[in-house]
Amino acid sequence: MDGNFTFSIIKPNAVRTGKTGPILAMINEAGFEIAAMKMVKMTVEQAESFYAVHKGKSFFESLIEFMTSGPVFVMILKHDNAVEEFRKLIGATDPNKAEPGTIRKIFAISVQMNAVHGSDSDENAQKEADFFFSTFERFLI
Ligand code: IDP
Ligand code: MG
Repeated sequence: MDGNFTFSIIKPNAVRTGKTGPILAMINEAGFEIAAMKMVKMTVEQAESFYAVHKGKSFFESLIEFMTSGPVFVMILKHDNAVEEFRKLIGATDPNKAEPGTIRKIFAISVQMNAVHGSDSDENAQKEADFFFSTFERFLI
């Protein structure tokens, strides 16, 4: 059965430029409920651990620098079939390839500064949610 939650990050470029509100509005309008949310500034160690799967890739170091460059909003979002539905809402990693009307198409500045993160599987949604939130910080799920 598909999971009912996913994990998301509003990335530093979007927070810095005041896009948190508009992005949250799109998330709510698409029917996602916020089950947990907080603002954090990731340490280099946290970002390296969160993105460990990309270690060794050409963009890894600059991705870590970017993701630790300012505060982000981390969230758990509730929805039926949440992982797949949220990936549809945010669009492709590269905003040039993202569908019109998707969050990345609207708010990304580049492939790296693509405004939002969304988990790619139920297993990773669970891991990523557990990475940032204790059980006392989440509701609805
Ligand atoms: P995803 O966020 O759509 O799942 P991933 O391939 O998992 O995409 O990459 C994680 C993040 O790393 C992307 O969201 C983006 O910020 C960054 N990234 C991915 N590929 C590139 C690249 O080719 N150049 C620069 N940054 C990249
Ligand atoms: Mg990914």
